[in-house]
Amino acid sequence: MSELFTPFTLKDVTLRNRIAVPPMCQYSAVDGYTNDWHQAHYANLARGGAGLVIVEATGVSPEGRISPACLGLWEDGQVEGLANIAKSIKAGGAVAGIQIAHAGRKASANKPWEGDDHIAENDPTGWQPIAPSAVAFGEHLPRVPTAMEKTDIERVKADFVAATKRALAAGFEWLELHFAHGYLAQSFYSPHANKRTDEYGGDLAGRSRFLLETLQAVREVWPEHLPLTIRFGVIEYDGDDETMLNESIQVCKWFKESGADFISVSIGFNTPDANIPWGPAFLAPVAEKIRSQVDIPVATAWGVDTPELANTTVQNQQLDVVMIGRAHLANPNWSYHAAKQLDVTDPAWVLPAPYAHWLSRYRPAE
Ligand code: FNR
Ligand code: XEN
Repeated sequence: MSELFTPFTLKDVTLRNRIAVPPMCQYSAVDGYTNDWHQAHYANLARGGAGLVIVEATGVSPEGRISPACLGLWEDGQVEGLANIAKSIKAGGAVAGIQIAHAGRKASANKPWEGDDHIAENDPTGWQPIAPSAVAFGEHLPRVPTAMEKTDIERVKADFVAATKRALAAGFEWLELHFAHGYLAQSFYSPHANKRTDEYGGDLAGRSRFLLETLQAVREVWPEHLPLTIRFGVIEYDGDDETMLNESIQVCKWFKESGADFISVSIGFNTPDANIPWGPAFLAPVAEKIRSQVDIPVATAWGVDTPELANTTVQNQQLDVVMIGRAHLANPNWSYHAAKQLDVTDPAWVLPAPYAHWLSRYRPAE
């Protein structure tokens, strides 16, 4: 039996295999609401065989969206559409996850296929981003954010808590906090973005405070029996990687003490000057380090996209779950194809039962 096709249990939730679809923004919402595109997209991914499907970065507030076309969970009306999506993910046999997020200084951006840059300051569809300090990301995202007051910090934490309650009401069983990719939480952690001199900046404890307080507040309202997970940028590839990774290991230990059940290991993306060593499964050894030194289950994404490679990372105990992103966009049935390639004989992985009976007898007409 391929290790990739063994179940994975975390708290009261069991994934049918170790394959997950990571959150991937669709930039297709209006006012934060889901529509038929999201419904079809997520149902298709779950039907495709993954054990876990995580709904894209969903803003905890309007200003927390990356773009005006991102999903949101800041008002009760947004629950129904997401509940339908959670239902269809479960109908496809996957566990329904959702990532809640605040984009910080990277907010108020155009869609990737319309520039991926900040919306012009005089364009009323955009808004003023907020961040730990009034420091812009760089040339590509040049807008200078407003430095957050303590009242802003309290408000955003409360927004995370309120969005968590709505995610639960919508029926999600796996919650991921977006603490990666240079968005708000990650930028509190990063010395590139956080120049604060109060207790939310400075040393490691200061730069981690916003993340830990948010996690602790969310844990209070997210049920103990369901997985609470963090997507965390543990490394920046900005030249000081050893220091950052050691610090990240410490922060992950604090996450665990504060109630996190699982880390999705990712990249900081806090500076445009990073030199990322792109390559097949390049983050797997980093994730393995977090797994062994923190003693917590982990996943990672980023080019773990062939069945053999995905299987090897699980077999070698580098990863507990493998995030397969773009390969799922190219082929939503990735899991079934992977099962075939890995010679998985369990009939559950040949085809879904309602298709298998007919297709065993079917030959395409010449
Ligand atoms: C992403 N990614 C991403 N990450 C995240 O944490 N939240 C998100 O909403 C998104 N959105 C998103 C949209 C699109 C279109 C892409 C391609 C990527 C990153 C994603 O989850 C994953 O880490 C990367 O795609 C790398 O994994 P693969 O594609 O190499 O398997
Ligand atoms: C910093 C880019 C990493 C990949 N992306 C991540 C996104 C959305 C766009 C693409 C995210 O985390 N929301």
